Amino acid sequence: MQYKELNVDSMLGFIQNLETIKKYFGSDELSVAEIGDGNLNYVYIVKSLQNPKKALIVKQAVEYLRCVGEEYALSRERMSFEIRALKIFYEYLPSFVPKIYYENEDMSLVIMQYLDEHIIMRKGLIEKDTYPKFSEHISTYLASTLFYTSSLYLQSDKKRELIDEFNKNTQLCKLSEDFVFTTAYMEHDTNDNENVNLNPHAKRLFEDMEFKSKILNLKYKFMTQTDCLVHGDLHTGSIMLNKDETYVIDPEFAFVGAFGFDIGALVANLVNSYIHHSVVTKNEEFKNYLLKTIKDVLELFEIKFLELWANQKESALLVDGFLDEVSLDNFKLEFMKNILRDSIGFAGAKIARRVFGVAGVEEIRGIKDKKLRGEAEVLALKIAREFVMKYGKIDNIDEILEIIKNAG
Ligand code: ADP
Ligand code: SR1
Ligand code: MG
Repeated sequence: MQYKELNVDSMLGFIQNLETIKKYFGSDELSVAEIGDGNLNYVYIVKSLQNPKKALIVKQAVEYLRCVGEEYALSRERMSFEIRALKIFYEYLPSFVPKIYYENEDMSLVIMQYLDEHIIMRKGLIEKDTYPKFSEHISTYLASTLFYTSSLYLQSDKKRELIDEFNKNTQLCKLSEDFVFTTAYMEHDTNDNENVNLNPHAKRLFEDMEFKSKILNLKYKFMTQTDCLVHGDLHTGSIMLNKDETYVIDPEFAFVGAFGFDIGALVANLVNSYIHHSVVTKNEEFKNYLLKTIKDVLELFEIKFLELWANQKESALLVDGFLDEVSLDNFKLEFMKNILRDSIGFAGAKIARRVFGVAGVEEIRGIKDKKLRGEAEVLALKIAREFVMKYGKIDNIDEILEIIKNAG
């Protein structure tokens, strides 16, 4: 099938011919609206007029980067990686990943479950909503997706097949290499230059060679580690949830990368929310909730990951009996500490990139009051710098919480 960029007017003509869609909506009349608020793609909601509870999401990739414009070409192949990753993650965790109803790689399009009772987590946290099951859910998601796609579970041939399948996601990996690890720390056209040009903290950051050298180490890890299949963009804008359920959407950046990358992205965005509430609402109770969430997620992740590992005696890495019990336990402890350390390094980069880089986050760049936004940026740079400078020496989760609390 030939690719065609759809829009609100042409959508129905396309989807009404699809058997699965006919089956889902029957003879209902349908409405279409575009609801995408992400940086890259177009997202439509198709609803039955007779029964508005019946609805599906259609997501299509276009041949450019939406948030920059048509002049920034970007291969729509990213949707193929999103579809493949959604299917793999759904296989392990059907209750945390939206169900796919139809997929078409030629059209760079997927039709999936509409999460109608869920909110984008970033927005919920700005409103001080709390999610009592979130830490349990996301730690299960992280432990399972990272473990089951790693050499601790897979045999060598399967792991290499996974690497081959996903490491062709070159353009989005390059986007992260550029936007997470490079351009946000130097003069660059894509930065938020209105802020950069007036802000002494930008000059200071761009000249901070100690920090930038550490960022280079993290970039190298990002580019070369092939631990497991990561989501690749697991910020709080990629999580939709409510008090009872948690879904992870939008894995178009998926590739076989470092264990710590998704965990780091999540921690970074919980910290961004903490910064928002430190400066804007000054709500200590909610700040403590965010700190506890970070602690719980990191602790539960480690417990669950080790549980999965304990049940897997043979893998690409390990042959049963290769190490005695004590040595194996020590090996695992060291292994988990390295994941924690890398997660915090990546979290630092992910916080810092949002200050002057191409795509800010609502909880910081969206602060209307210029003085308060400036305070939030200073706090973000302070925590990010501590994370990036110290990640290699972090020994436990409490040290991470101390860094956040001591910053302000
Ligand atoms: P992008 O790839 O451009 O970042 P996203 O996948 O993040 O796009 O989707 C953009 C927005 O569309 C989300 O912030 C959310 O509001 C909405 N959305 C995406 N998928 C769903 C879904 N399955 N159910 C409900 N809303 C969704
Ligand atoms: C210009 S693309 C900017 C960012 O949006 C995505 O969500 C990723 O985080 C990417 O780096
Ligand atoms: Mg996205």
